[in-house]
Amino acid sequence: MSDIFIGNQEFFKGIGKISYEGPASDNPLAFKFYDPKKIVAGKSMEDHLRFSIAYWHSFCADGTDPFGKATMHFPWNDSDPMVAAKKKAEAAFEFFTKIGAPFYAFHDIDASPEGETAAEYEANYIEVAAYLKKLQDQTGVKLLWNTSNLFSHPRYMNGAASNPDFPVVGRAALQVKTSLDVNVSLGGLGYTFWGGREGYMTLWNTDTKREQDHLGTFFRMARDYGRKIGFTGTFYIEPKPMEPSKHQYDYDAATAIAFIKDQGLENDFKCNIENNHATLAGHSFAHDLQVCVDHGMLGSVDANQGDAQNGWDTDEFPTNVYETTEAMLIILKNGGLHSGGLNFDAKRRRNSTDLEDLFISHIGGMDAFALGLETAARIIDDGKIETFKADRYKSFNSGDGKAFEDGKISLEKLAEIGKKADPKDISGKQEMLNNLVNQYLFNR
Ligand code: XLS
Ligand code: NI
Ligand code: NI
Repeated sequence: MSDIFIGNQEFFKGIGKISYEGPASDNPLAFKFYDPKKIVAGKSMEDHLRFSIAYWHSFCADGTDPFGKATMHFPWNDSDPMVAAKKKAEAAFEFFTKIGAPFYAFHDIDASPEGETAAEYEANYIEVAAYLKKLQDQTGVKLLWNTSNLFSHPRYMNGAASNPDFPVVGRAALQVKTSLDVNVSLGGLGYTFWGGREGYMTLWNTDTKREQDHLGTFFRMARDYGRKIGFTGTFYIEPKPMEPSKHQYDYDAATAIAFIKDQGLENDFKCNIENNHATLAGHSFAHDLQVCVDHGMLGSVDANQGDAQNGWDTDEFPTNVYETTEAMLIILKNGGLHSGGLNFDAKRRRNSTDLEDLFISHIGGMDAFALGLETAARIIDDGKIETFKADRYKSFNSGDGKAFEDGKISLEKLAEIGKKADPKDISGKQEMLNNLVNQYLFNR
């Protein structure tokens, strides 16, 4: 039975450490496919997958939606906000330990009460961070990244770093500075900027050029401060096209990367890619991951999935093994996640109200990525798809094709070649490849 608790009480009573029981297990509280120590493609599953738990969904979001009140009632609530914050931290670290996640991620005000004044905000945050440090040391769980919530407070309704009113930009800076201080004190591996309100609703009131330049200036200041105080991790921009703003400046991976380069941030910033944000932008998870890898810009991943029928960010736990396979193939070919991780920016449904549902949902997500990892490793091992893909470009491997690829021929010369050419219809063989993927998935 359970004997893991971090503070003075056990919050998830009756649930012990989740273990691997294999695909035949009928225990909803066991891994069927995620076997942390199992070696796949030269590394243990846990080292490949680097799972992280999102504080906000798992320990803060109480099921409130625009149509109804809280449905989740957490045993770590308390009328004193600082007591509640510490109890919540104990519950969180009990959960990380029981589920076996090596990392976690939080927004400043998920972990620490916002307070009434800026001074209270800072004091609360520093105090809670010291407690988090103690729990990190006690459990060995590490901070994947933290971030500042620059979207919930009414002051940010017109944006944070891109707000047209300078004092608001200053207030945002206070949060980012404090979060970076806390990050360094906790040995964080990354720091994330997600700009939910960094965007606009109408061009009738917005100077987009000026706002984006302000955003760039703000990011450079954060980078310089972070480096000054000893933050050696990676800054992440998390693209999302819309919601809550109508047009967000970090629309998708390609837009965020162009912005990073335009603002001279490419040595310090990478992307944090979230599946449901990619799909909201009209792409696929795989597409945005690939765009990042193509530019050396894949930092970390917010692991979730959307709903094919809904046009918004439903942040569901990932269970779609086809998507996790595509993702893990790209990640493996990137040489892994490096200092990033798979952070479950996912929430159980509003009516999944049992405390054990928190475990069951994460188990499903971890199993789905373990399956994706194993399938991706098989695809690479077997080599058929990779060979097919490489072969499609073989006309660029030598002769004029190679000279073109190396930028060594002119348009006139290329046109000459074209005059004599007799191009054939070459099948892309998509269906053959789709069928192969199903063999890798199910012929285990
Ligand atoms: C919201 C974002 C958010 C970021 C962190 O859509 O995914 O949760 O990950 O601010
Ligand atoms: Ni996210
Ligand atoms: Ni999201």
